[in-house]
Amino acid sequence: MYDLKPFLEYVKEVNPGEEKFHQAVKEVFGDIIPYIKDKPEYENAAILERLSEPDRMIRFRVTWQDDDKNIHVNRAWRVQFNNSIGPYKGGLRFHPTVNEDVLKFLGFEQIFKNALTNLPIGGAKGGSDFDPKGKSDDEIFRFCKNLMMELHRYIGDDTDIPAGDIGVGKREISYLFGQYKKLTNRFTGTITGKDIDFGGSLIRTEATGYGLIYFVSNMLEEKNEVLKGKKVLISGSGNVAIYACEKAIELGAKVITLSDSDGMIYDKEGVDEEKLAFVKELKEVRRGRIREYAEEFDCEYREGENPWSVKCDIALPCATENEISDEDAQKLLDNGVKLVAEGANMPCMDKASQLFRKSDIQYAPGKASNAGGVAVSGLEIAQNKIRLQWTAERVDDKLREIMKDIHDQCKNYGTNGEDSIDYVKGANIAGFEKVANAMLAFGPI
Ligand code: NDP
Ligand code: 2IT
Repeated sequence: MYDLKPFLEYVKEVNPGEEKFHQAVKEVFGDIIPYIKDKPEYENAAILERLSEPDRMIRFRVTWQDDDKNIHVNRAWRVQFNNSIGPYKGGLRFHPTVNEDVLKFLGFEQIFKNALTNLPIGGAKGGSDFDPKGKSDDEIFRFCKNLMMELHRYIGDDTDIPAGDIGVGKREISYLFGQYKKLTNRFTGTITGKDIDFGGSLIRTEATGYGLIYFVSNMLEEKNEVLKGKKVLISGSGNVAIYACEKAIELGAKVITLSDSDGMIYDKEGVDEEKLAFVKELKEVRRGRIREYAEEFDCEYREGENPWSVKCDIALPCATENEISDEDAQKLLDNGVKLVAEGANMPCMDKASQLFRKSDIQYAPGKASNAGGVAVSGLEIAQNKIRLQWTAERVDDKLREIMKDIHDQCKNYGTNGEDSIDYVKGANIAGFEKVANAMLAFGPI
C-alpha cells in the first residue's frame, strides 16, 4: 500500500536536490495517498510513480547578442509533464532562478490545475534562466527569436501550447508567436496570451487576477460574507497582482499593499483606480520599481520587506513561490487574517501552508484559485480553433462559471465535518481523479 514517507524518499532519490519539486509532490500526494487507500487499482497501475515523472523534458541552449554585440548563452527548457486529458499546456517563465527543479514543480502543479478547469488541457511548463530585467526591447526580441528557433520543434496547437508566466507578458508572447508563425508558416493557436489583434482572447490579460477574486468571492459566500469593506494585502505588482487589485477595488475592497522584489508599499488610504492606472503604466510600460508609487502618492515604502506583517482581513500572495514563510504565516494569523488565497504558484512554504490548514481560516491553494489564467487560455485555444473571437462579456461570464465550478469541486472533495472546507485537499483530489482515471483507461503506457 502507498505510504507517504517511503514514497517521498523514492521521489527524493530519483530527483536529487529538487526541493521545490519534492515540496509540490508532498503537498499533493499527502492528500491523495489516504484517498486511494481503499482503491488498489491506482497502486497496481503505479499511478503515483507515473504522475511524478514528466513524460518528457527538453533542454536547449539559447545564444543571443546584446546591444553592445556581446554574445550570451542561456539555458531553456520545456517540461511536458502529462497529456492524459489534453495537449500539454502551461506558461513560460523568464527569471534567473529558473532551473529544472522550479519547472518540474510548476509543471506538476499545472497537471492538477488544468484538470480542475474541466477543459481538455494537460500539464507543462517551460522557460529560461534569462533575466529580462534591464534588457532593451531589441535584446528581448533577439532572445525570444532564438529561443523559438529551438522550441518550435516541440510545440503545436494539438501538441503543446505555451503561454506567459513571470517575466513573460504581452511583449514576449508577441515576439515568440511572430517567430513561431514565421518558422512554421502556419497561423495557429499554438501560444496563448496573444494580443487581441492577432488571435488573443479578450480578458486573458485580466483572467488570473479576476479569477482569483471571483474565487475569493465564492469562498466568502460560504461564510455569508462579501468582499466589500475588507482590508486586503496583495504581494507582487505584475500581471496577477494588478488585475486582482483591479477587481478587488471594483468590488469595494480596500487594497493596502503591493510589492516587488525590492520592497513593498503600504497605502493606508487604499489603492484606487487612478493609483492603479499609475501602477499599470509603471509596470507594463515603463518597467519601473514599486518604490515610485510611494514617491508619487506619498505613502509608506518598506525596502526589502514583504506585506505579511500588515494587519488585514484577506491576504493574496501574487508574486512567486515560497514568499510566505512559517513566521509570516504566524504573523498573519496573529493579526487576525480570515482568508488566504494564492494568486501565485505555491507561494506558501510547506510549514506556512500547514499552519493555515490547521487554523480555522479559509485557505485556497493556487491550483484552484489562480486557475482563471489557464482557463481563459483554454478558451483562447477554442476561439482559435473556430477562428472566432468572443466578446469580453462572454469570456468573463465563462471565467466566473469556471471559478465557481472549481470552488464547488473543492467543496465536494474537501468538506471536513459540517461547515469546514479543506480547499487544498478538495483541489488535490478533484484534479487527481480526472487525470488518474484517464491514465488507468489508457493502460500502462
Ligand atoms: P509578473 O512577471 O508579471 O510579476 C511578478 C511579480 O512578482 C513582480 O512584481 C515581481 O517583482 C515579483 N517577483 C517575482 N519573483 C520574485 C521574487 N523571487 N521575490 C520577490 N518578488 C518577486 O508575473 P505574474 O504576475 O504573471 O506571475 C506571478 C505569480 O503568479 C507566479 O507565481 C506565476 O507562476 C503565477 N501565475 C501566473 C499566471 C499568469 O497567467 N500570468 C497564471 C497563474 C499563476 P520584480 O519585478 O521585482 O521581479
Ligand atoms: O501558472 C499558470 O497557470 C500560468 N502561468 C498560465 C498558463 C497558461 O497556459 O495560460
